[in-house]
Amino acid sequence: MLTITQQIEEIEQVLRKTPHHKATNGFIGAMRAKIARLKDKELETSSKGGGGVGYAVKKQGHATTILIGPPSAGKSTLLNLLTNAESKVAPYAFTTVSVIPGMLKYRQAYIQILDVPGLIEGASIGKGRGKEVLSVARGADLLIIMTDPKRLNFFETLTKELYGAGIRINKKRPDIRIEKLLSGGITIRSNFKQDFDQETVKNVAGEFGIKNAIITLKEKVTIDELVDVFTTRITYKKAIFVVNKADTIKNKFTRSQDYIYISAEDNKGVEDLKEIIWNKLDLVTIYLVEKDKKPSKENPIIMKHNDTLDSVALKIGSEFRQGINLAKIWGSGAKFDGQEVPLTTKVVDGMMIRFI
Ligand SMILES: Nc1nc2c(ncn2[C@@H]2O[C@H](COP(=O)(O)OP(=O)(O)OP(=O)(O)O)[C@@H](O)[C@H]2O)c(=O)[nH]1
Ligand SMILES: [Mg+2]
Repeated sequence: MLTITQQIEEIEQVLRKTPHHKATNGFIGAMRAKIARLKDKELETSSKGGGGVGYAVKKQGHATTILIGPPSAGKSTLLNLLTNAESKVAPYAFTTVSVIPGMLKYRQAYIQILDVPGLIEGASIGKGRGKEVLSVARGADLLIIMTDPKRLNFFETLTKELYGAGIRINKKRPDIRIEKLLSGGITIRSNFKQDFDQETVKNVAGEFGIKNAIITLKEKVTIDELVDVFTTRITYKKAIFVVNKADTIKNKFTRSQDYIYISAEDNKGVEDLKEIIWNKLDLVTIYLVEKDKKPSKENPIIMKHNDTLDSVALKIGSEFRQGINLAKIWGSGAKFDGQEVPLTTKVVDGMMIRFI
């Protein structure tokens, strides 16, 4: 019996020999789907064994972020600067050997930051503590990908490792709808011209055991993106790219489109970084106004973008929720002071709310 890794390698070998054109797309789709399914299976079996000692962390706070980067990028130095944690810092590689959590308080929000061992090429196939680190990353809300000026190429290396581990960064899930049916075979609808034919979609679906479904492709996608939506292992994460040790180069702290330059050692650029983390997390501060009190910013509550007033009420308590059906709002999001709105209204940063 071949191991899962060996089976994947065999199919990949076949794929490398297969020319890419319209006539082979159906076959390529099926093979890619087969690989994706094997990887799903691999993840299932490996996660049963647990993440290993020191890799099970409890998510705490309003959001969780993780510091990912090559050894000695300064991840632990940054964690210690941003939070109350004391993670060991040293000039040699693999100083950190487990998950060290810390809590950053920013604008009334508690943002958990996880420091983990350095990631190297081959992490997604188990090099270093790669698999454990990548599995922690799957649970985070935001990835802070960090390297230093001498190793900018690591942004690409790490993006590839994340991809290999089924983590897609700064990408939306492709707009493909799969409606499973009990009979009737596969119907494919697409408003866009795709580079593959209907047979390819059928092959991919079949590989995942789907024989009856309406599959709607609402945008143009690649075969890989098509396979992704069938795959349980795939997760979509936000990421920011940070270059640490900016103190070692000229033109320090230029904020480029793509990277943020900081120096964790000199505490430079770090305030900007916090702001960027906050913005990326889509957290929203709202203020609770008590009965008979004037609207003020005294009682802040942290919520997420797209949350409704209903979820705010539920957060206060399910009993509290039962007693209310309207709210008055002031400030951001209100058309006028004290506007009465239904609980389906979405929260806006800075909104003051009194439940009625
Ligand atoms: N010049 C400079 N050195 C830094 C900076 N931040 C960290 N360092 C140094 O870089 C070395 C590694 O720092 P760590 O914080 O241990 O790096 P790490 O990414 O946690 O490393 P691992 O745990 O081994 O993956 C230490 O000698 C730090 O003093 C910085 O902003 N500038
Ligand atoms: Mg470290």
